[in-house]
Amino acid sequence: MYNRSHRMKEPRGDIHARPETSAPRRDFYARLDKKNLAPVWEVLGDLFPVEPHPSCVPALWKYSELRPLLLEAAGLITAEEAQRRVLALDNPGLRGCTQITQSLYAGVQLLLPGEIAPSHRHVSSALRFVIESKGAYTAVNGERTTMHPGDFILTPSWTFHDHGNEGDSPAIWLDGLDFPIVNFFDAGFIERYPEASQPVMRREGDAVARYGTNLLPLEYEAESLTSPIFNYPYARSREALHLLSRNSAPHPCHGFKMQYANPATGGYPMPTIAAFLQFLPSGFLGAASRSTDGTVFCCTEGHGRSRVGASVFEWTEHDIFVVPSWCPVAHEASADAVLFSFSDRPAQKALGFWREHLV
Ligand code: GTQ
Repeated sequence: MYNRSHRMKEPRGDIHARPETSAPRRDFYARLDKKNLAPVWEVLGDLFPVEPHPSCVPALWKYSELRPLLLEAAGLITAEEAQRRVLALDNPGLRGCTQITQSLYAGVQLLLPGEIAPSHRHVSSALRFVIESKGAYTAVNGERTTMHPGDFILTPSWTFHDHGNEGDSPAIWLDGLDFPIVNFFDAGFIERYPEASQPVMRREGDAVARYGTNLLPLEYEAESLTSPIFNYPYARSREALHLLSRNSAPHPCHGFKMQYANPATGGYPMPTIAAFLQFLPSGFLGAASRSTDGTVFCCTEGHGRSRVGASVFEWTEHDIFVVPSWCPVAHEASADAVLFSFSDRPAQKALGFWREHLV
């Protein structure tokens, strides 16, 4: 199911032109094939592209279309039966893979009032970006955090997590998971907790008090590759961006863009996934840029448009779009706008792959 086999594509000006296929060569290749052997010179241009040419394509999902379909799903299956009642955002270039980019998955999850998404843990790290919630929570490692719209919430690798909606309206959020990376390595495990909800061991806010107030426990040394705070509240992040926008000039491509940080290390919040928040003031006309980390964007406020390769995506609140690796993107805001985004940048940087080009 996973898109891990090499993709065969027409070479695009690759430095290695495919040699002529003569009859004796074809015959030889057929004999090789029977022995599970293959001539590398036939595929060299595909194996080593001059620059990335991903199967992932630019795509946009309008929230006005997503939301009614999610509610329709709730009429067909409960959160309990589904375990996770999520509509995956399947990249049109990667159909059948349940992936939004080559390395990441994204989906929109719904919990009706009173529902619980039962507790489990998996190797895959996850993030939640909250779209609608009045009284829903996520529990991680014995602590619950209330989900507010715009909050960025983490589920570290191999930690039990369950979600519940104690409010009286539907709770909807964007999920981002790295399981395409985990499955690429065939390193995936999952375990169910014996009950729907894990026991609450600590009062809400404990992690923020311990790690999220510019203080750390005495002589603290990070025990995990993931940030010890698991909710980055929107109100604080938004306020920071607005303040910065009054004190400095916007980046020509990114506007006022910040990355979420692990307060214990200053690094990315998770080993495989980076997340960002950017403020684009009304009238902002961004220059194009591109980078090797295919990126998922979700608009939290305002409206505008992004040129992504040959596509133009008009977005407004809660619309989600994806920018493939090395595809130029330029953002414009027609009203003060905030975009959340996430990508596999930490994984690429750890391996020395990541590149960015400001056009
Ligand atoms: O909340 O743990 O969108 O396990 C897909 C799989 C969310 C989750 C998804 C999951 C989860």
